[in-house]
Amino acid sequence: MRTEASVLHLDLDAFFAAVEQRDKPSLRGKPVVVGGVGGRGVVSTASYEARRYGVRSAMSTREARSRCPHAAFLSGRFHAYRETSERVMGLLRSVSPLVEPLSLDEAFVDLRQADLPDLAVPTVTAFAQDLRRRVVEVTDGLTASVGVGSSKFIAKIASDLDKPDGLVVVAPGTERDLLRPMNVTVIPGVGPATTERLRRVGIHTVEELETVTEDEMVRLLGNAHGTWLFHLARAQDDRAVEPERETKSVSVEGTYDTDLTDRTLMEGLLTRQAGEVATRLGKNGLSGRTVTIKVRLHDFTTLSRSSTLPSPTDSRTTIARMARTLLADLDTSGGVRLLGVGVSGLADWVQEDLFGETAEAEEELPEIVVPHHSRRTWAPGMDVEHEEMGRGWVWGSGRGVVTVRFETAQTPAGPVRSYAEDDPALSAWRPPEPDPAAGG
Ligand code: TTP
Ligand code: MG
Ligand code: MG
Repeated sequence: MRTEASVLHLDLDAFFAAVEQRDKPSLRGKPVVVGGVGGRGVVSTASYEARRYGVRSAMSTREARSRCPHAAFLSGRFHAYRETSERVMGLLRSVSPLVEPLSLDEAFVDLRQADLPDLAVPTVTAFAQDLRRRVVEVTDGLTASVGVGSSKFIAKIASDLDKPDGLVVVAPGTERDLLRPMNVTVIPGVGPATTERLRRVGIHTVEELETVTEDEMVRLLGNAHGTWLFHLARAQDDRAVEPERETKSVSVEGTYDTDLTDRTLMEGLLTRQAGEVATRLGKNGLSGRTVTIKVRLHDFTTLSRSSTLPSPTDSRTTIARMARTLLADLDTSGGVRLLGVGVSGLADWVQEDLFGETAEAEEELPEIVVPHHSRRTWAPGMDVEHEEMGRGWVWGSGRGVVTVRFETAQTPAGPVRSYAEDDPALSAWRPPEPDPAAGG
């Protein structure tokens, strides 16, 4: 923990939904839900207007539809999210060389390297307000919430305290007062299992956690986890802001020219990729805890889902099984263009198997043939272009008809028209590839 509030954490508000509202003027100020729109779809995020109806990330889209039937349900445009994220990360890197992105919409910034006259609370407060204003500028209207504190832990908690469009600076010395009334789940790494174990011994809040000695905590939760919790309960967190932290991962992916819709085929492809990942891990003496799958849908929305194991693995069977389980939760009914499997959270050692070599049975893989028929799909929210009407987005489709609203971030709310799904005047729109000669 530092003696001054010099760690800043920034997180964009309702990120995917905010990008959609920026690019679709008719949806501004309205409930918007981004996620899987099919029968088994899950909500990625919801605009704050939709959250008022109880719509949340990770909720089934079915549930979201029943809570907020009048919301716009969109399947997401990953290229737009990535491009917007790059603008924000670029801004952050222009204020400090020490920027550690945690995801597309959030990052830590070390203010010690930000060229401030001092790190007193009024100075960092003014700086953070100005930074928030510049985020709105570079993103053409997205808001961010910011927290500033004496550690990563405190800064991250602080950015969430006044969401959306908020700023909280936690003055040095007040960290423990802030934490005490909070639920133990504010501590990173305290998931459902730890929470339940603590609940059984009567611990719910950080204040109650403080009464547990380090020895007791280790007995309760094991060495690493117990020590970690003991210190974080006291706001003791010395983790550095690590720019360009080496993302250690091994992954394999494949792209397909046609939309894959057959689940068995997709599972077969993932299983084969998991085998290749395991081979590469094995060759390099690596193992990892987190298995991620990447799935790009027909409309170029890219989804990734991960799952983390208690200990590292390099087992093809384990990786393949986790990959297939992750796929089972995704709505791929519209067709899939890319599949990939990766393992991250790598340790440069393979966990010793206490029971000796366990030769794994090679899984019998059927011959995989990727079919060659293609079809057009119009996912709600995707960008399209019409020969006469210009650019717009798919409002909905079905029964051979696709309905488009013609508007972009630069236009007012625009008109709605319907076309036959195979109307040759209508095509998917993709942003131009960045000009490599232009630099930047
Ligand atoms: P978050 O920052 O967790 O959420 P948010 O930006 O939508 O809303 P806020 O920060 O204001 O609470 O996640 C960033 C994006 O990551 C989110 O817009 C969509 C995506 N995401 C998922 O796809 N699935 C999830 O379960 C979560 C939590 C986020
Ligand atoms: Mg966010
Ligand atoms: Mg976030």
